[in-house]
Amino acid sequence: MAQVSTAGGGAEAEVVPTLSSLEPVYGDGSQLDEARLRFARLADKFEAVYASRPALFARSPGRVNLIGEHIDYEGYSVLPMAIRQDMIVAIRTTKGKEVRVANVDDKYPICVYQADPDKEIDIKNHRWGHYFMCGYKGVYEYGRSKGIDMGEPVGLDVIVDGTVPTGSGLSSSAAFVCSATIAIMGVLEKIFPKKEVAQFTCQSERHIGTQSGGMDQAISIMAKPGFAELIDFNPIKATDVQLPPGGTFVIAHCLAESKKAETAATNYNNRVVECRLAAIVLAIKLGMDAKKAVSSVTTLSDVEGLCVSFAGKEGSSDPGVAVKKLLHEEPYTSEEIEKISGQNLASVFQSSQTSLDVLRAAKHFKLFQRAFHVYSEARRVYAFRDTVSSKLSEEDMLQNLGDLMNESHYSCSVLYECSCPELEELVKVCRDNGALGARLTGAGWGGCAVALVKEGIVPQFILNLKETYYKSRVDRGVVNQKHLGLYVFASKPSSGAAILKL
Ligand code: NG1
Ligand code: MG
Repeated sequence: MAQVSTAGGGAEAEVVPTLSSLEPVYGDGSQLDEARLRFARLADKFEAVYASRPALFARSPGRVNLIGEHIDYEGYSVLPMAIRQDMIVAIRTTKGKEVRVANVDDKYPICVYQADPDKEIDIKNHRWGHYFMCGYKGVYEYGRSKGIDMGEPVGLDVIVDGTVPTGSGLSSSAAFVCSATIAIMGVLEKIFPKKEVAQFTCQSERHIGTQSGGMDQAISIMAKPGFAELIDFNPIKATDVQLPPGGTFVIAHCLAESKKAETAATNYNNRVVECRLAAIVLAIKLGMDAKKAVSSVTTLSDVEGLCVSFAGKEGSSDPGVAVKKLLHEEPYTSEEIEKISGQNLASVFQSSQTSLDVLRAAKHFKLFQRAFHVYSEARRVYAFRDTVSSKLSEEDMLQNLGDLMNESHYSCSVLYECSCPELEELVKVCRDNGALGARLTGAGWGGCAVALVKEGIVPQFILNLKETYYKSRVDRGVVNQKHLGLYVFASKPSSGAAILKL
């Protein structure tokens, strides 16, 4: 029987564990030999590049979001689980003035930075190593903000090995930022509680220029093997969610890469800005003084209370009712929003360069659609959580979860417009092959879908996907047959970040 158990404050006050063995990290041990080999290779490569042994290792996993898309930055709870794929880091401090970040994969040339946490990251020239520097800046900033003497910034030698496919919606970026962060904490001997690390790594990753929510870092740091987690924000809290044993989540990459950092102004950050504008317009329509709305409303969760009171007059408790009555479906122009708010949009967002970039790139703003998605998706997360803890038969439970996933996908695709033709095709192929539900996962615009599949048909389901979705792409040279296992796989909930002394 499925059950929900709560991780008490005690568990969350825990620090990121320092382990002297890989065992607790690699759950049932089945991947242990593979993992040992991987760490040994990392250490050898470290020695080849830097002519010395690393001081320690760290790992942090990617994640698949089961439900709750594009709502974390609006303050709403989400329900991801960590996957086995992760980023591992080998590190040592140096007497030099540089941070050198190498990769076991030659596709990623070594990146060298000044060992200066105050230096801004050059986001106009995107380089893969920038994510490490997000972690570097973040640890110093957080330590200093707590009044801790962080000492003179140190030089670092680093090598990383990632198995989370990039641009896949599985949070290779957060796995990188989080593993970097705890590796740095480890060598600086400044170890903060998990909950604090989950919180500040979200801020750290924003140095890359995306206005991320905190889901990915929270799950990467706080995950526990065997559980998905309901993640709440403000403050961050993770509640264990036990999934029904008869269902398995299969993750499949549509093979279109989502280049989130590079497309932020028209995709990810655009949606963050649209949600803020929707929240401001709703607040004003619901009677808030325009000046106050502009200065105090940042997310749709800020105005949910007002929306719910409005809906109450219509005999409902659904904030979506206010969206339907008060916003129009035609996209808003900036002139119209400026008229409603009485303020120039550039001045509303003057403190955020990445938001100004959005304004410059946007033709119009789809406030109705974005707000309706966010409020309905937030409710689906709780419906999902309530379903797994209900007394339904497993059959009905799995079907309800599948339905919620399908509704989530529809909303992401039609209202939030974060899908793409490849994801649409893949989601359909999953459903046609017996998935109880399937949806895009992560930011979208490429990357992965996640499908809920009955345990008994998983191997056949994966074979069918290979036949119906991937075969033609192998034939066209989009992907190598040998690598398909990296792009379509079943996943059980894996463990969170750890510092490792092997
Ligand atoms: P991915 O899929 O890893 O790019 C992004 C955000 C999340 C969340 C999802 C959409 C970052 C680091 N992560 O994830 O916070 O908003 O999109 O639900 O930007
Ligand atoms: Mg990411």
